Amino acid sequence: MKRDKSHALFEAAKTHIPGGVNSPVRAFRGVGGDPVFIARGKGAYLYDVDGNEYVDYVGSWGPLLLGHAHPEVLAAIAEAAALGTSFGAPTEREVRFAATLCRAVPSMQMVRLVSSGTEATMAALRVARGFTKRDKIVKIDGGYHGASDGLLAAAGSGAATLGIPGSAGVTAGTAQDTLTVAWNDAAEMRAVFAANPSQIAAVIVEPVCGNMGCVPPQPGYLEALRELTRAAGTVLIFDEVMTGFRVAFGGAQARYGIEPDLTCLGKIVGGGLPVGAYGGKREIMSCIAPLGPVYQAGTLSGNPLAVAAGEKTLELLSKPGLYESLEAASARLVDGLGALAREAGVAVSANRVGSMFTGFFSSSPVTDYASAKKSDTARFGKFFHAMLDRGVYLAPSQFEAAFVSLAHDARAIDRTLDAARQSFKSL
Ligand code: HOZ
Repeated sequence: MKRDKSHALFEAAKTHIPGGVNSPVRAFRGVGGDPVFIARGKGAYLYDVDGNEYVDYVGSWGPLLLGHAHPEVLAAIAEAAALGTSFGAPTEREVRFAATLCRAVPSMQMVRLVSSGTEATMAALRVARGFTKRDKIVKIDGGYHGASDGLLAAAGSGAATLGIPGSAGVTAGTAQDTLTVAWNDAAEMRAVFAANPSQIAAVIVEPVCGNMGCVPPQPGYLEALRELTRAAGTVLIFDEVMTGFRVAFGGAQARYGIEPDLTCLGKIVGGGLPVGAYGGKREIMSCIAPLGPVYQAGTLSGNPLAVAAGEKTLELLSKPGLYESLEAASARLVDGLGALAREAGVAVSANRVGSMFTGFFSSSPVTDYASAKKSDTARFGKFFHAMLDRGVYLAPSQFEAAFVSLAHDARAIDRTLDAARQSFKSL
């Protein structure tokens, strides 16, 4: 497969963009080689600048549950754009959208719109600290909640891909307030609470980890977090930026039946445009300015184009039966990939929750970041390129989730399985 234009663009990009990319994981450092430059997307497919077609399992890293360039979403954006692109003043659409979000995620009585998932988690932590008047927070080793200072300790996603344990530029003062524990280890979480009595403002988790690759909660783990945080007066924050409207319409909290105090949303709620949201109990959200003393603001917050895209996306997703067919298609794909790996004698441990999944190149089950890191990343890199050359675009890192969309029909999935059959054999 020729990618001369992508290669030339990457060389040019490196002149004025750090590493040639606007977000580190896109640089293909986790798999080697040059990134593919995308010209357009349609449904389940991406087209690069050299004219190659790929079945896409990145889906813009999660937002595109309806597939690329859904006509009704595009029409909603165009209609909104014709009325003006930004006002910096309240709009009727935001009121409707906030009500829709609170109906879909009933643990949220109030919600604030921002422009990215990073902003949502950053603000949620500030609110939790303002509400509890405590400083410390607990995050998961390998959990990723965007690129704000206090959340970059032991972060997943691009930091995991590049093997960066923390980030330069974060002050010791900030870092010392972030405590990290292993995912799925309730005993360790209990020990951290015992060692820091009345000091922990918040526990923030992705209820299904997606940024160390897809690693589901073990039975009882989320329940244990809920119990522990409630008893300690600590705010439980579910970062559902990835899982919200992905693993169920109401997110992971609906799928597992656990109510957090605060929820962070992003990705799908913006329909492919930059949106984040955080919301939760009225008592906690009332701490936010102008109601309360916790400040948070944004020029483009509640942007009319982004809200229009999100509103249309959620309207389309609320039609009955969609999540069931997505589950069935995802199961067929992931079960098929597992069978092909076994047939080829390649050790793969696959995790899937709904339409998000990761095939870890490991012979043992992956239940946390330590076990994820046992994966054979070099072999994953070879598989990644074998698939890319056969027209399948996976996330360029072992430590990311793949996303199936409603546009992935039988043809797209069959094509993926054919490519995988050959790719596993080629390893
Ligand atoms: N944080 C995203 C993956 N979990 C990557 C975002 C991007 O590079 O676009």
